[in-house]
Amino acid sequence: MPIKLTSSLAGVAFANPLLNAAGVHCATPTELDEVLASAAGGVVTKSATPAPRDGNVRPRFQALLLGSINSMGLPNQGFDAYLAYACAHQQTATAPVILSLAGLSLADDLAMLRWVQESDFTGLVELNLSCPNVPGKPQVAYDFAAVTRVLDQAFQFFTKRLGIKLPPYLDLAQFDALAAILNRYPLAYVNAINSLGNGLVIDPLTERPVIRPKGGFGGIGGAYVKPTALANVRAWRQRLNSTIGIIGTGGVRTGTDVFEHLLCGADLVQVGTALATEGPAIFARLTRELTAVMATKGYQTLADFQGKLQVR
Ligand code: YRO
Repeated sequence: MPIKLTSSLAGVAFANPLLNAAGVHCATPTELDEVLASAAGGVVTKSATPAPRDGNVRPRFQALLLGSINSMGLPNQGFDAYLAYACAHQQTATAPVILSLAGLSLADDLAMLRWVQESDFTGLVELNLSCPNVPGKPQVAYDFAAVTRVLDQAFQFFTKRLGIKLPPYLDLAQFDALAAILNRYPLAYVNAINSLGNGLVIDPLTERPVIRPKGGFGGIGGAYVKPTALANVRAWRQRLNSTIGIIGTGGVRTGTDVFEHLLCGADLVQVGTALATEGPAIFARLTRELTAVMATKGYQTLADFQGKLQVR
């Protein structure tokens, strides 16, 4: 029997579960085209702000032995560019385009969601909740009253399919509290995890941080965060309504990593650091490796093992 890698999220079909993680290889039409031309099952656009941004000073990304650190500062071509790309590709593309949004205020989030609502785009929209909506306050996702505010207001008018990108949580009580809130909304999915915030990587030779912005503080990705990512995927799958899908993101470099995310309950799996290092050819390797893992185990479809982590 042939092995099938098809998956779906909120009624949207994907030929395979693999996508780029928002922010990686998705800021320009050329990069987005390259992901769509690869073996990826779909593409997510760089989180958009209403106006274009240059982002932080360089160096702002550094690949490391076991992952990466970044403080990009949301460099992006602006909302209009990504909405146009997503609309232009929704008929022709063989792989879905997910539109990621990241307002720097509640008003920006709601304005962009209104523009999507009024547009012809019918695909998935992902709201990145890792932005501080008020400078000096915690990022929205770490302020549950702020999460409630943005979702309350968004679902007053937004009737398309909306997912949210979440940072890692480290305490199980946080999952309990936030799940009770998220389960009140018709969310399409949650994407776990964004980078692990505010790590610091130092070069002992130069006695300096390896990235320049924020005194060297930046989001950590890659192998460093894989156990945290798997725990977040699993914790969300155990708590969220079954109508809410899950995208697993964090530490994916091999087909076995993809398999583990799916086992924890992910419907789709995204690749950040390893895509930045290896380029879009990684998607052919990952689909081949995932297929090989499934063949060894006698699995023919993702549903054969998805969410079926065996706990002793
Ligand atoms: O620096 C970024 O553009 C960035 N990097 C990440 O690892 N995750 C993100 O969500 C973002 C964009 C949002 C923010 C961290 C700049 C507020």
